[in-house]
Amino acid sequence: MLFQKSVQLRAALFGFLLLCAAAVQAQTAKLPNVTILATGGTIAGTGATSTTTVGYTAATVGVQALINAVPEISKVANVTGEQVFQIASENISNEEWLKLAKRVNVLLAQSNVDGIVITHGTDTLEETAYFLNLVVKSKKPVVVVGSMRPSTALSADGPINLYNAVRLAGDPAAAGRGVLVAMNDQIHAARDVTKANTTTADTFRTAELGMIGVIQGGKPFFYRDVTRKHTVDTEFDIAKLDALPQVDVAYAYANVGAVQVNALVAAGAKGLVHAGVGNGSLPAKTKPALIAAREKGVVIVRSSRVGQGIVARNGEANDDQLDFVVADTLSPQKARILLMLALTKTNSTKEIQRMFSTY
Ligand code: DAS
Repeated sequence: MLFQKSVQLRAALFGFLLLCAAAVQAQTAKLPNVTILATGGTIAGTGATSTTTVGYTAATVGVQALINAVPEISKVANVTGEQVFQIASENISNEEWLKLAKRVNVLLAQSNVDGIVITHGTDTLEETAYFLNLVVKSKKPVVVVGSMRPSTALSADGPINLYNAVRLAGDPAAAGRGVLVAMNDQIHAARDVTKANTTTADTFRTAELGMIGVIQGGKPFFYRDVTRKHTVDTEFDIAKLDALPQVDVAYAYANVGAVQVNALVAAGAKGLVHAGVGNGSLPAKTKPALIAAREKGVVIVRSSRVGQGIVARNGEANDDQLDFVVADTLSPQKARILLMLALTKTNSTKEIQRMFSTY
């Protein structure tokens, strides 16, 4: 009798466990599959004390520790983590960009990956986001995220930023919008966002064109979309590239001369972005060096150090006559990225100007 009871109890227990397993499997099956690619930065940083928010060490915490620090993530997505590299982002190179972009494209081509989060240092986060915006070949969400306080700090912003980024990357509403930057509950388009403050948590801003959405309670709300081409609609393909053309930026200011331009050309720049004053103005002492560079075949793009607004073609310089390109509203650092990719396709300034009007 007792034996029969024991068998029945075991059967009931086994049945219950099966039901639990099925319920977990059903729940997991419903959750999006999000891969977190970690690259370093403050979000992976540690400080000596909980009040150390400057003078900490970036890029010390591994991807699994970042995921483990936010257990809520496992309730909203099936997450896997990869450490692509571990650096402070002021040190990121073209080679790391190519490695990251190739990994993103391989993963997004897999049916078992619904979206990608990239944890990244904030210093060049906007550049990596824009580079990926031009070379990722998928409509699936790619969300770049960082933090302004290290993981050890009071009110560290990394955990909530990472949670929000995973929610966003797993949300079909985020698909087809290009690479997104999710920081401080805000959603920004990769093309137009910039780091606007050296240390505050609200540093990522799209000053005049505005953020494209907000994350509230973990849910994304979109209010506008981007108009320039990105991801699957771009003409750039890095799959077979192991290097990118050397393109540099020369920065203008009162009393500037030709030293920067001449040095960058001598060092082998194939393209040069001039971060002009105002509407991309060319100081008289710099202009001859830019003309000489153009005559050597260096492609010159006129951008502006101002940060907002369109650099008008044939405005502050006769671009038609000089055979220069204008950067539209792209910052100098983002104009450099587009010019690098443009030079992988063509040296025609007419074609390159079309690209600056397209992306
Ligand atoms: N050094 C900065 C970087 O890695 C730290 C940060 O803000 O992420 O970009």
